[in-house]
Amino acid sequence: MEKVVIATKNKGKLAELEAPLKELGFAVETLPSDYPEIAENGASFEENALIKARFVAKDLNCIAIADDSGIAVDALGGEPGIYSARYANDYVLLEGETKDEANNRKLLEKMKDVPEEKRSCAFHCAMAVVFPDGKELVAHKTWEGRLLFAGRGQNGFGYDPLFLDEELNMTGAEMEKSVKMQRSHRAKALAAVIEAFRSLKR
Ligand code: ITT
Repeated sequence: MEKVVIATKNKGKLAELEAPLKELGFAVETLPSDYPEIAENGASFEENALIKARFVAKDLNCIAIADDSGIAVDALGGEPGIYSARYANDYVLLEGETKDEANNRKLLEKMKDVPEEKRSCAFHCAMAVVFPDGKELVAHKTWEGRLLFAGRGQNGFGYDPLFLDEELNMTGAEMEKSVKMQRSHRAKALAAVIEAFRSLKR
């Protein structure tokens, strides 16, 4: 069985990536919780995914898979984009508020005067696989939707409660994980990168 380390400290991503990779026959390992932060100083989702996967592949001498993702809102010129995880870093957390909740609060505030028809947005995910010998694969996919005026649903993570999949009329936080993993940016990027991985082996 081929060993793959998932190079993320985000529990939401991990919850979505671990099962499909296991089903594909990989021996999946995760990063220890005290693993150092990797500086994400790339200018795009692809660059940041590669930075994370390269670092872990080299450091642990293994095949590493990393995901760089975020939400891009058209009315905000694509913000928060690659800065999605750090969006509300300039906000003081309210009592009991998580980082994800603060990010959502900031996004809703910025979007409060934007009418329904101008609230298009997309989740982006770049998935990178880096091998110990330096070989690299990367795929970038999106999931298009609309930003709600208030959150809906309890599943998922991050911006999921605000993101409406118009075809299903459900937010990312209302759908079961298995449904999200048939439709999401992450699901599509994972499928593309696995396809490339298999071509490499053929
Ligand atoms: P790692 O770098 O350790 O993987 P991170 O949380 O820092 O973890 P990113 O820099 O890629 O990861 O930031 C992703 C941001 O986009 C973060 O705020 C997520 O909550 C959000 N995001 C990504 N995919 C999402 C999804 O499927 N649903 C909701 N929010 C998502």
